[in-house]
Amino acid sequence: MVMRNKHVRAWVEEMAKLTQPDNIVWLDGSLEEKERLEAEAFATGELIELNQEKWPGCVYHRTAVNDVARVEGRTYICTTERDDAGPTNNWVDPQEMHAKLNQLFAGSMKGRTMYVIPYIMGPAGSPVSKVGIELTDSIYVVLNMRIMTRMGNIAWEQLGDSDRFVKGLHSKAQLDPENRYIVHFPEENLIASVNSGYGGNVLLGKKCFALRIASYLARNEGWLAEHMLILGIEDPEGETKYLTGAFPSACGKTNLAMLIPPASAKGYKVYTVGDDIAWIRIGEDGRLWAVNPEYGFFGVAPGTNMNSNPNAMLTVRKNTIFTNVALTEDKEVWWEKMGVPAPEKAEDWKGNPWTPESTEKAANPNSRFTAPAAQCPSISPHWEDPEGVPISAILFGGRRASAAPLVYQSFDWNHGVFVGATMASETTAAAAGAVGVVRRDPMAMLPFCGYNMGDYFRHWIDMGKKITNKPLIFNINWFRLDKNGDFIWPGFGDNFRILKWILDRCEGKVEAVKTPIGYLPKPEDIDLTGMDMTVDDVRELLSIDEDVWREEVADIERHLALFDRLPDELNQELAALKERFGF
Ligand code: O2Y
Ligand code: MN
Repeated sequence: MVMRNKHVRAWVEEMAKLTQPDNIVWLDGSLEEKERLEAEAFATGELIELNQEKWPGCVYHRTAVNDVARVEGRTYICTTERDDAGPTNNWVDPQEMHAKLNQLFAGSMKGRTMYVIPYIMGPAGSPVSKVGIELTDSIYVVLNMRIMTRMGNIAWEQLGDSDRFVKGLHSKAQLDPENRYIVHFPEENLIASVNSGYGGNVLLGKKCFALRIASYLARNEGWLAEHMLILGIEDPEGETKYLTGAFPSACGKTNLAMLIPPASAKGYKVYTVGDDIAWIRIGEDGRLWAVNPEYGFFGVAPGTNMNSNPNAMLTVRKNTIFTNVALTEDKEVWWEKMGVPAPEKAEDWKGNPWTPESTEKAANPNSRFTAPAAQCPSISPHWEDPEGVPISAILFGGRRASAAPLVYQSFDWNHGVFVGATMASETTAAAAGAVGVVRRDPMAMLPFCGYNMGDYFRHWIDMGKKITNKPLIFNINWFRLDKNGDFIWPGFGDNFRILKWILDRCEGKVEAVKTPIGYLPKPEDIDLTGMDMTVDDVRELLSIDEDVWREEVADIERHLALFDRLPDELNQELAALKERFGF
């Protein structure tokens, strides 16, 4: 079955001529294949087998020290016309980039094996799912893709004789950071990644395909590929409503996707459908329907513990690949804020000896777990439904000390697009650079949109005209600070209380207060049962400071000026916002 598709065969032959691997292995996704590849990687040291009594099926990997995160500065969208990539994407003429890449890939797999990975993004057999083929010289990539996508014969079967697949060529080459390139050719359904062995740069089904290439396809085909979690909330009567949400990194997106409601929310359950990416279409009923195109989670380890995210901790106990965390003498894993005592002796993520007295971090701050979504205790029984789940609300959010209230609802779809297009987060001490700097990241898609962002906003506005049964759009901010610089809202499971208000709004069960920025809750409508918090605290969380918003509006104006092809509807929303404030 594996060798049948002539289009794949021709492309593999061509790429093998270029990269010159010693062998080509066509993958079928079987357990036997996984065990063979793991054994090979244990023998070379590419992987370390973890303590199988405590971490069954789990393995450990370290990347090169210069290769621990996505590289936005070296990520390109190569469209024929520069303006189709837009001012916020790196662009090089496709022919020039092909010439450059051909040099870098030439002979890059000599002495190595090329693995041919067939994979599906989206549930197998779903009308919305799409097939990709990744060629790679990394067993680590193969084993990650095996968790993150539906990989192997299932994908060969879905592809059949078709030539409709997204091509992805990856080579670690020399892991040379100066020649690291993550390149997308949306007009050719092609991704090329060279000189990296890490995460979002090399697991080409994830950010490269499911967001950058998919967003381009989605615009042309009339759907949305979004950087969004998907979760379901089941009420005590057994009815489930679904939300999607886009947040910049460091806002607890995976934690929200796996939230456990507080004890006071008796009879409610939260279900995880996806923690990072949503493919969203208009259903025949005029509603939006979302699928999670992924099959696993590639989550940040540090800070994940039984308080912040018990579901994630339980998910990673087996069959998980850990990358760049610390390794204990007993071949267990450890990371900062794991919620268990630090080991007396360990190796840090660089492989150096580490003790609790060390001044270096044991785990890299961007260290990761790759774990099967099916293992998540909160996984939704509908997470693999071919049509997806119907969406009642879309959430945008960020980390704001004072500007954004805890929650507000947009007035309508176009205002919601404006809220998403201007969403912002303030930098934290965890990120490099100054703390408290406002960064605007529209719909959390700035690094992931495979075409011009102005056209992307236009696509959102046009979609609104076609969705007859629209979800409501909200902005949330768990991160308001008090005068002492402490968080006012406890976050985590208590965030459910805000999701509950949002669903009540969707069902018309609760009133709201009209303000210049949108509809806000009446403070007494947020359920505080069992919390050490007063209605006055909520009033503070919902307050809107005019002076802060005067500066906010000026900053939004500067932000919108960055985009060419900005839909006039967004300028109109800005003008309306100013008018409501009287600025
Ligand atoms: O640094 C990387 O390569 C991973 S980035 C990532 C991984 C999982 C989910 N989201 C992200 C992101 O950057 O948004
Ligand atoms: Mn993400």
